[in-house]
Amino acid sequence: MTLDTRLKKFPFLDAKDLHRAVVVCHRNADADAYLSAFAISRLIRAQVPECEVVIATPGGMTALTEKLSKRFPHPTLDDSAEDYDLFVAVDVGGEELLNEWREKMSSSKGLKVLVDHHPLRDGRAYDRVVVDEAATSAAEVVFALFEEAGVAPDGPTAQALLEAIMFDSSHLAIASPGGLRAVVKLMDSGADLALARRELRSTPDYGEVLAKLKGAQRLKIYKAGEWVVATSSVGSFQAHVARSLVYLGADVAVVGGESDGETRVSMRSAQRFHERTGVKLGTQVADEVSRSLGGHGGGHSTAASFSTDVGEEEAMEATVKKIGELLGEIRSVD
Ligand SMILES: [Mn+2]
Repeated sequence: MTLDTRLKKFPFLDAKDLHRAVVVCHRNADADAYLSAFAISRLIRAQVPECEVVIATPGGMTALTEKLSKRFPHPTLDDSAEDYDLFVAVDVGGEELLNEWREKMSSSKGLKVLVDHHPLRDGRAYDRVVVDEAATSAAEVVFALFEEAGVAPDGPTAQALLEAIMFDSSHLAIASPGGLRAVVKLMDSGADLALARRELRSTPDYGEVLAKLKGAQRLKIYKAGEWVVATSSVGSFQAHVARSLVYLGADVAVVGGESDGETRVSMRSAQRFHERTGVKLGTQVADEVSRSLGGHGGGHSTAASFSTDVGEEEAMEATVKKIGELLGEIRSVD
């Protein structure tokens, strides 16, 4: 963990200087972002009880997060004209995912802290950075902050952290050792595993189902050595479609789509593909391709995305070409 402790521990401010705080999720907050923010709010108020804390969800939240936010309620806002003493960005990945909060933070004199598990590309926007790239969820990093502060999470907070860890680790299938250790401690604090499984179940969203089926219909298949690369095109839910194509058996899936004058490309790869080839989709594909096209992107080794102003065809072509370069060859399978 890269823990910058030049001043002291989280929240890095004296109680007398900390009256208003905001915990900012990435846009369209997922379960890890929101539940981690929920827990950070508890941690701040455990240390500074008078502090007023809100959670910002720029651009709203996913349907599942919406459901979880009723189970773990907290004052939230999308946008705000207020200023804060403390900004905590959580699970954001790239700064651009903070939407208008990026600008708000840079023009504020408040302290800016990043709590994340995504690879840190540029930490200049923050005064303090708490990043653990080995963690499978931001919630594990948040749990480490509780331990460091000597604060025991209360019942709802332990449950929220457990659900966030499970959400980001495919129900623990890809959980890191640190994540599993956190899970055991959270269960010892009263978190309920069976309840977490139930609460993370989401009712199928019609738009998502349609996107996945259309994505399968528009499939293109490539072969790169022993690897199968599948591409497709849908107007929304690109990440969900890419994930489904990997479930179907593709080693790498790249799904593009245009909406509101922007092209968005999401990609996923099988863990086995990453381990055998060493290809990191976030840094080697999404980041590089978006840079060459004029756009922004990044992500993890097996899950990444970028957006750009160039058309979908050009963006997809550049992505497939990049993957081919990394693997030494790529050809279309008819
Ligand atoms: Mn996360």
